[in-house]
Amino acid sequence: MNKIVLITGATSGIGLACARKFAENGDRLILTGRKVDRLNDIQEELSAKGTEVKTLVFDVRDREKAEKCLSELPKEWQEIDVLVNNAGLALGLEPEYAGSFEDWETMIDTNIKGLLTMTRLIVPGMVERDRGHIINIGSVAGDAAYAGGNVYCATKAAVKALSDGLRIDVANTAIRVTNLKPGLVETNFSNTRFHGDDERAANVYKGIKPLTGDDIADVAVYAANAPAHVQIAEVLILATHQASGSVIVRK
Ligand code: NDP
Ligand code: 8X3
Repeated sequence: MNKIVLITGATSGIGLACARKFAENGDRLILTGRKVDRLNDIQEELSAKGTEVKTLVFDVRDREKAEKCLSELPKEWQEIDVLVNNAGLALGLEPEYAGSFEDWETMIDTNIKGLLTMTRLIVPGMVERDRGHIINIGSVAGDAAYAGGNVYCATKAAVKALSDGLRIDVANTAIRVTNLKPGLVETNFSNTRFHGDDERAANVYKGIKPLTGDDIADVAVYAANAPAHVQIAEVLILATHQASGSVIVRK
């Protein structure tokens, strides 16, 4: 069935791959992000293939702006069926006793509070309609900490707790909650983590065939289209030569 799918952080990586895959699936898209030019390009690309696309420009840390953008959606776009809480980032890989306060705040504000903001703004409508699906992009990093992962891992452990908590809170409705937990996915993630150090970022994916954004988007689309009585609650998706957050076999 044709759904309205809202994706945060749709300008890159997993979010962009989700936009393309949900478009192929015939859904209508609300793409959100901070980069207006990127959003316009993606809207143009997908519209040319016949997908209806709305774009909203806001930072998920800006609660007021997020609320304003959502409230200004035309009536025919208001009934969001699928919320993909994807916007997020890691910053730094320092030991916990030496990390940057600023990086910590950015990760916590984006990965936890931004996700909560979107959930708080969009899920009440789903509850009213007794229909909807929240797909949170967690991580293998939320299952167990790895060296230098500390605060990022904690934010993704929070995504697991928030997904589990929400699933309990909507268990009396037809709403489904999915926590997708990817391992190594080659996107802009590591460039952001290493503050633009491209060489260091490239090393993360050396000697192993990493996942792609499409690999994760395939699972998101599957979960969103599973029969109504099937709730894909949690999926851990790893590259074949990755066994956990810290066990990666490079050849
Ligand atoms: P990318 O860096 O390629 O994409 C991240 C997206 O999030 C970008 O569109 C970015 O926008 C957006 N974003 C970041 N901060 C904000 C913000 N404050 N407000 C709005 N949008 C924001 O990385 P990925 O695609 O890999 O990351 C997507 C999600 O997947 C993240 O939650 C990440 O933690 C998670 N993940 C990634 C894995 C990986 O190995 N790549 C593995 C497991 C989980 P902008 O360009 O404006 O910064
Ligand atoms: C992103 C994957 O392993 O770098 O969440 O934490 S990892």
